[in-house]
Amino acid sequence: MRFDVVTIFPEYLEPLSVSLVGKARARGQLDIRVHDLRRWTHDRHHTVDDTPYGGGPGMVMKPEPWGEALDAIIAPGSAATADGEAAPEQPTLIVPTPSGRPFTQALAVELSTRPWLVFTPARYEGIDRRVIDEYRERPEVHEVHELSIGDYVLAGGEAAVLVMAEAIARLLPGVLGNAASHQDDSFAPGEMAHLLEGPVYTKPPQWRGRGIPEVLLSGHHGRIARWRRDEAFRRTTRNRPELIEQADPEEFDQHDRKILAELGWDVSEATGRFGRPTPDVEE
Ligand code: JCK
Repeated sequence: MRFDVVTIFPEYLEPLSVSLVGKARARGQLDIRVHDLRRWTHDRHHTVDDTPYGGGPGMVMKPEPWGEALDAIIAPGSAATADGEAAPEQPTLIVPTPSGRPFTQALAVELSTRPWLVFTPARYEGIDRRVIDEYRERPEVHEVHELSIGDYVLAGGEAAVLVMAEAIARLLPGVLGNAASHQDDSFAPGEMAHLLEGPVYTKPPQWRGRGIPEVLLSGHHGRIARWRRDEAFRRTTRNRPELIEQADPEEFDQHDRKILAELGWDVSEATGRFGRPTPDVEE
């Protein structure tokens, strides 16, 4: 898989040489190319920003450097590998923006199947709209995704690229070492969909007077699995109640229903889904 990143802060992407992503890169599983946007400016100050049409605060990134950069990077032949192979099909453009669609685990899974992702982390108030409109219409581009990593405001898109690159890279075959490991990721489809993971423990068996839940030492795999699922329900109802409310109640077995009832949850007459307990109102 190939990642290109176009940025005015190439050094911000140095963490892509570390740990899991860095190792996948060193093994040649990931071909990551970070480009300095200012390479595609032509004035003595390497200007990438200008004032917004219509007025308002801040600056906007000029379209010309982005257009020249993206044309050069996605040009047929630019993807040629060291052994002179042809381009790896169509690139998918990923534009981090606070106004984008949410970047989710489902999207990470989908994007991990693409051969070539081009990330365009911006600064200032973002990129002149015409750049996104232009590449959405380009036949050589597979798709353009405007994505946000969460409901808070960053100073630029680079940190979002690090987040998305890591979430995608760990899904590539062989990158995580243990293929089973992302089967029960919270948010992954499957058995544990809609449930957060419960607590985890390792040696020593006593630490500062604190032990390990007995069941984990029992060797009863069935009881351990059930305990873990109960803990997952406790944590999810507390931290992310909307995940339970959005879940298809078909996914819950008899024991799940009992645990939810103990936590004060009930089946909604209206939707058939589980609803959080309504607090008692004091007179
Ligand atoms: C890319 C520039 C900074 C700051 C305008 C936004 C009201 C516009 C992101 N989850 C995420 N949060 N922030 C980003 C992100 C921020 C970026 C860029 C991504 C490029 N900035 C910026 C403020 C505004 N305000 C809310 C108006 C841009 C992602 N992914």
